[in-house]
Amino acid sequence: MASSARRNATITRKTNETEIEVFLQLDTVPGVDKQDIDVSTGIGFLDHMYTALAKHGGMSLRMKCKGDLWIDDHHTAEDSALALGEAFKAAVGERRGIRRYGTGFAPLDEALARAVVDISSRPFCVTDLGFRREKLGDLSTEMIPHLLHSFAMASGVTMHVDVLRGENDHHRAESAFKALALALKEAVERTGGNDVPSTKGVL
Ligand SMILES: [Mn+2]
Repeated sequence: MASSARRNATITRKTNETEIEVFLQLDTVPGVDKQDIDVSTGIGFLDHMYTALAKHGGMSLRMKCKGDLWIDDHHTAEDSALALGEAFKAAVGERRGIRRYGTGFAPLDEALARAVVDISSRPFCVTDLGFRREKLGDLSTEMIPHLLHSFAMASGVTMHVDVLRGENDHHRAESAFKALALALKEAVERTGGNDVPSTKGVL
């Protein structure tokens, strides 16, 4: 792959509960590309979070999800994260010539979040988000750790996401997604080399 090629993937995922189309592009060439972000899951707050993830991760993201929202938000939140994770994994492709590790800190007013990731093919997710509200808009706060876990499993990324402080749960959530965006952006960054960043020789 030429180093100037934009890494991207298209995923479609259809079950009896959700129908999802995702296009994800990791690279945005400054001065050449414009980030193209258009997310529609039927859950406004979730759209807001995915949009923040793409924007601050330097990605383009088009996502359409038609889920069984007449039941609740669970399948839509979980499955959209699985599809996004699959797209991320496919877009990264062979784990070569990338930084592999990434760290992000993002404040949002009084809230501060930290995300540390490893594009390891060893999916793991630890979160400490500390929400007090039950819902943010139409998204249950319990679905936020769940969807981050789903993303980690599908993408093969090890993720630790902690909200270190913050009074407002909207701020806490948004700072978490922004921190994750910054961490992922760093981890997928090309080193200019072609080696596998592992002593095992394989990732
Ligand atoms: Mn579930």
